[in-house]
Formats: sequence, C-alpha cells, structure tokens
Amino acid sequence: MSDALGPAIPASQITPEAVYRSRRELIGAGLASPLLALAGCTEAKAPAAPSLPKDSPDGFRTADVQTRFADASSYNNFYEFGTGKADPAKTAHTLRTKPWVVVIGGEAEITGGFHLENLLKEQTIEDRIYRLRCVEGWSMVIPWQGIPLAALLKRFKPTSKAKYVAFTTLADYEQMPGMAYNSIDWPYREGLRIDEAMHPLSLLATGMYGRPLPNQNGAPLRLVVPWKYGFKSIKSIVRIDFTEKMPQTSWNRLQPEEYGFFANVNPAVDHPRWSQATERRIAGTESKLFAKRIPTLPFNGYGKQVAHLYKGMDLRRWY
Ligand SMILES: Nc1nc2c(c(=O)[nH]1)N[C@H]1C(S)=C(S)[C@@H](COP(=O)(O)O)O[C@H]1N2
Ligand SMILES: [Mo]
Repeated sequence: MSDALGPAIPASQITPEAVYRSRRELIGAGLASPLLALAGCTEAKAPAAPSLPKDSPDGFRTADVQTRFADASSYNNFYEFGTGKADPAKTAHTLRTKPWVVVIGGEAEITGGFHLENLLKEQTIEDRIYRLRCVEGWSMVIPWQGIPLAALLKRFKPTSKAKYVAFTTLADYEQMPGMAYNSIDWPYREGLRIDEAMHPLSLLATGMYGRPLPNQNGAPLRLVVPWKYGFKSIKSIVRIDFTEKMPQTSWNRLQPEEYGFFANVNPAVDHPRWSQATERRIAGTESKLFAKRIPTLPFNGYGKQVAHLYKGMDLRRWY
C-alpha cells in the first residue's frame, strides 16, 4: 500500500503525540495562581511562568494537545462504511486503495484520469497539525501528512471560468458496505470556492501520525480544511472538477437548512437542532468518554489566516 502513497515520509518529519498541554488549559491555570498566593501559600514560590507553546503563525501547526492515533482511527464519520462512529474502523478494510485513479475534469487546460502515484510525484509531503471540528460537536487534533491542495490544482492549469472545485468520493457497493443503507445520495460530494481551495491551509492528506492513512480516515487521499466543519473534509477522493457554478454537496442537498455550502466553523451560528458554541475535545490520554467541553472558536481558531476570504459576506446567511 505504501507504493500508492508516493514517497515515503522521512522519519524526521514524524511528530511525537500529545506533547503539549492545551493553550486553553494553561489560560485556566494562569487565572488560578494569584488566588493561591492570596490564600497564604507563601512557602512554595510560584514557579516561573512556563513559556506557552504557541500555534505557528501560518496555522500549519497547532500546539493543542494531540488526539491519540487510537482515537482518531476508531471514532470516525465515513457513512459509506456505516453511520455509527465505530463502524468505519470495523468495516473499511474492504476498501481497495491500490491502484487508485483520480479523474480531473472541468474548467482546466489539462484533464483526464491520473494514477495517484503520478499525481504525488514531485510533490513534497508536508507535515501539518490541525484541529478538526465535527459539526456534531466533537473535535480532534491530528498530525497529517499531505500536499497543499493548491500545489496539485495548479498543475492542471484551471481556466478563468474555474470558480469552484468539486470533489467526489468513490462509490462502490461492493467495497463499501454502508452504501446499502442509502443514508446519503451517493457518491459523497463536497466543494470549495477556488480561493478556499487555493488557500495554503487546504491540504490533501495521504497520511496521519507518520503512517499511511487508515482506510477509515479516507485512504488513500482525503481533503482536510481545518477552518470548516469536518464534513467538508471529503474522504477517498476519485474525482476533482473545476466548475463555474457552485457545485452540489451531499449534506447541503440532504438538509439545506442544517448544512450550508461554506460550513465555516462558527460558534455564533447554531445548528437548528443544537448549539455550536462548545465542542468536546478528544485529545490526550483521557478516555474520549470524559472528553472536556471547550469553547468553539470562529473559523475553528484559524480566523487570522482565513477571515479575509469572507470579507463583506454575511456569515449567518452563508453558513
Ligand atoms: N466520503 C466521505 N467523507 C467524509 C464523511 C463521509 O461520511 N463520507 N464524513 C465527514 C465527516 S462528517 C467528518 S467529521 C470527517 C471525519 O474525519 P475523520 O474520521 O478522519 O476524523 O470526515 C468527513 N468526510
Ligand atoms: Mo462531521
């Protein structure tokens, strides 16, 4: 399988798991210490304030506590393999990820079917540590390996008519047992506006935690768009089309009042059936059953990098 993933990931790029405490925990600790001093704890000198680990300014690496590989690969949404969060890890072994062909179509000078290994050839596999916030209310912090989406898209020379990029997942009843339930109008489809697709944070992932992507996480090629709800991060991609019109997307088609095209993480806009103000952060060594609730940040904390893309747009209307 590693052949289909292109060049092997150098060991030097592999990130150790769960090395930092979350920024939010540290903020909480900072508030508590002056109170302790007042309470007469003069014996023990307050330790020098630790230098807080910070997210990299480009957003490529968050310093938040990482999710364990075991959690990130066993609590998934991948409806082609069942609607339960534990289903994909149990059933996705039937997905054949090699050979894997991706069809590039639409408004571009170069189109056609391409073997994944050729698409990845001459591309540098980069390391990113991103938060991913599911619309259902949980979030994870995952080290991904992949190529910037922009680097791949530019190779096909999109024309001036390419205003959007549409993505399609494999749809094969034989390999994907969850398709039989018809929970979604298959194939699973997602889309981005071209400027969102070209943003440096948009990643086409081929691996996570320094290993090839597990099938349940969208092998061999999946999108990761960290400032949007998780459903935009489409898995097991077999088609990428440049389009002039806003493409149809699966969740938006199913429930347009609940899932918009943009789906930017926004604590101020509730889902019609629940609040989006907080999230259950599955990270570190605690069982995911006890995952802490933390406030959800606008654009999932990536506002500094992406808010300019939406200047002048009413984000309540364009949810
Ligand atoms: N093809 C496909 N892609 C998909 C989904 C799906 O059901 N089918 N679920 C989405 C949702 S809702 C989420 S939250 C993320 C979960 O990604 P993860 O399992 O790697 O955390 O995948 C997204 N990509
Ligand atoms: Mo999700």
